Amino acid sequence: MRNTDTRHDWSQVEIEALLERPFNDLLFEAQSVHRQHFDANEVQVSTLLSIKTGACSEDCGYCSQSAKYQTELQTEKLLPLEQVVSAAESARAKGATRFCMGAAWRNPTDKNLDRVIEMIQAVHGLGMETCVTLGMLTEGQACRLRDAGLDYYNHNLDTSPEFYGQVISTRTFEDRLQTLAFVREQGIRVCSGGILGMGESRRDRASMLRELANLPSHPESVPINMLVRVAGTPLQGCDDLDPFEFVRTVAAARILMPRSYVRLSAGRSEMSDEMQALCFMAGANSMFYGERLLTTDNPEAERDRLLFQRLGLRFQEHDELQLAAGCGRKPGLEQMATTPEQP
Ligand code: SAM
Ligand code: DTB
Ligand code: SF4
Repeated sequence: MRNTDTRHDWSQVEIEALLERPFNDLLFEAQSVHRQHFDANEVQVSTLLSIKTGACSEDCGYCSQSAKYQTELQTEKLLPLEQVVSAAESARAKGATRFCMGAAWRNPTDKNLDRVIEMIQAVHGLGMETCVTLGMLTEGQACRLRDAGLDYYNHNLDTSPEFYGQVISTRTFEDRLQTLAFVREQGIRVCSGGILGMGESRRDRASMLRELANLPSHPESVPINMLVRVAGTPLQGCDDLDPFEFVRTVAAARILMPRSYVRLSAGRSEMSDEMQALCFMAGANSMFYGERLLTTDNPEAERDRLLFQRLGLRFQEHDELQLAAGCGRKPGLEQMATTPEQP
């Protein structure tokens, strides 16, 4: 069997060859790699909240929140702390162990960061892991987030360096890599992945995976989003991506980054149960749970509970990475172990 130790020197040719393998061979290898590092029937779940919505100065062609496009979005200023805490409490009651807060900023101001830090500390106080996605950061801001106890920072590469310019013009691929470096160097766990179905080629998908897998350390969490086509955005008319191509990309991500959580991210509402099951088979072991992503719909919690029941999957109750790092359970998580809503 292929050597599955963590490698950081993958070539484009090797990754394209992976994506081209017969589907059954690719899935078998991905599932085998997955089982070496994870419980194959456990899925980590996070809940998302948009803490500042819309009016963003960037021009990401897929995004409902860019001020450049006429979408039906209701913009909203940075939410008050109490509203964030009550959303986190309700996510915890439903079984989420991580709370992810997203803000539609090109980058946060230092004043904005003060308020987000209060939110991170409050959510931590509930015994949940925290993740934020706030756009580009300076080194000093990454340091402040680390000091605040932030667990994960989400910042996606989104697509290949070659295709990037066709999707976003207001910042560069290099800018994204720079923020990821600041975050990683502060010791914050990195969540970084991309979006499929934006009209990119298989070569682009391989190139994006190569960028992620060849980072100095693999992102601890790798979200693979299916484009949610939002009316009013330049990418609203993109063709459907072949679902098997999506599953192949998940499988390749699992093989390339064997110890990372691969997150079956946006786009699940439009996926059949069978396709999601194939993604779990291919090594996806993390997802967003709860009716809303940031500005678009996610499957109803009830549909997900039913799906988990039918597949014999369980919600992960604590983060293996935290335990491996010797952090143990966080206060408050004991209550979670007996959460009544576990499927
Ligand atoms: N403004 C910050 C940034 O861009 O980094 C944080 C929020 S942004 C909405 C987070 C990520 O969500 C994007 O990088 C993109 O990968 C994903 N995303 C946004 N809109 C999407 C869509 N319509 N379909 C799929 N993924 C999307
Ligand atoms: C990620 O990769 N996907 C999430 C999270 N990171 C922040 C966001 C998905 C957004 C989907 C479109 C929306 O709801 O606005
Ligand atoms: Fe702004 Fe992030 Fe949307 Fe780009 S993806 S327009 S940076 S909110």
